[in-house]
Amino acid sequence: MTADSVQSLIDQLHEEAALDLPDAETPEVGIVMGSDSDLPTMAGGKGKRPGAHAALVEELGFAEQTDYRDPPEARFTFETFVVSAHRTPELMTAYAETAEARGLDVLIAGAGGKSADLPNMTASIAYPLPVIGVPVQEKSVDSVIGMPQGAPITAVDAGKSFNAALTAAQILAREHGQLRERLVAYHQDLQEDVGEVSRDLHELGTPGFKAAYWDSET
Ligand code: AIR
Repeated sequence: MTADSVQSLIDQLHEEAALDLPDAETPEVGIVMGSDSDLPTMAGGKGKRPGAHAALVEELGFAEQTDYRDPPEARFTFETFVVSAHRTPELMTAYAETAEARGLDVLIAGAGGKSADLPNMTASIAYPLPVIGVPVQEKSVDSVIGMPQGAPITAVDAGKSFNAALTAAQILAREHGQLRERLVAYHQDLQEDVGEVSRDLHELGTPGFKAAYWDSET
C-alpha cells in the first residue's frame, strides 16, 4: 500500500509529465535526496559548507521552482524533492521515469548510510538522463558509485553536492552559452580569491596574516 501523501506526489509527477510544457518553463535540474536529514549536505547550511543550492542560486543564477505550473522568472531553474529508495520505492521510480518527460535535463541524487541506493537506482531508471550521485556520508561512497558495466552514474566525493551542481551546470552549458559564461566567471572569482590570499599571506607574513584573517573571524 502506498501512503496517500506519496501517491499524490506520484500522481502529480505523472500529470506534469503529460503536460508537455516548453523546455524554458520546466526545471533543468532535479535534486532528490533520501531524507530531509540530507538537506544540510545537499543544500548547505546548518554548520555545513555551501551545497548544491548555494552553487546553483548564488554562483550560477538559478532559481528554485516550487510550482511546476508556475515557473520563476529566472531562465534556469531547479526543483527539490525527498525521495527514499527504500521507504518510498514507488516515488523513486515515478520521479526517475517521468523526469525526462517533465523536461529535466540532469538529476542530482543524494543519499546517506551504507545502503545509499537512490542515486544508482535513479540513474538506472532515468537513463539516458545523466544523474550525478552525491554520497551524503563517507560510508555511502561505494554504494553510490558501484554500478555495473553499462549502467552509468557520475558521482562526486562524499558531501560534495556543491560540485554536483557545478557538474550539472557544465552538462547544461554545452547547450546554453549563458551558463558557460557563468561557470567561467565563477572559476575566475575562485582564482581571484586564491591570488589575493596568496599575496596577503606572502606580504603580511604568517603572524600578520593570522591576525588579519583569523582574528577578524572571532
Ligand atoms: N536513506 C533514506 N532512505 C533510504 C536511504 N538509504 C538514507 C538517507 C539518509 C539516511 O538514510 O539518504 O542519509 C538516514 O535517513 P533518516 O531519514 O533516518 O535521517
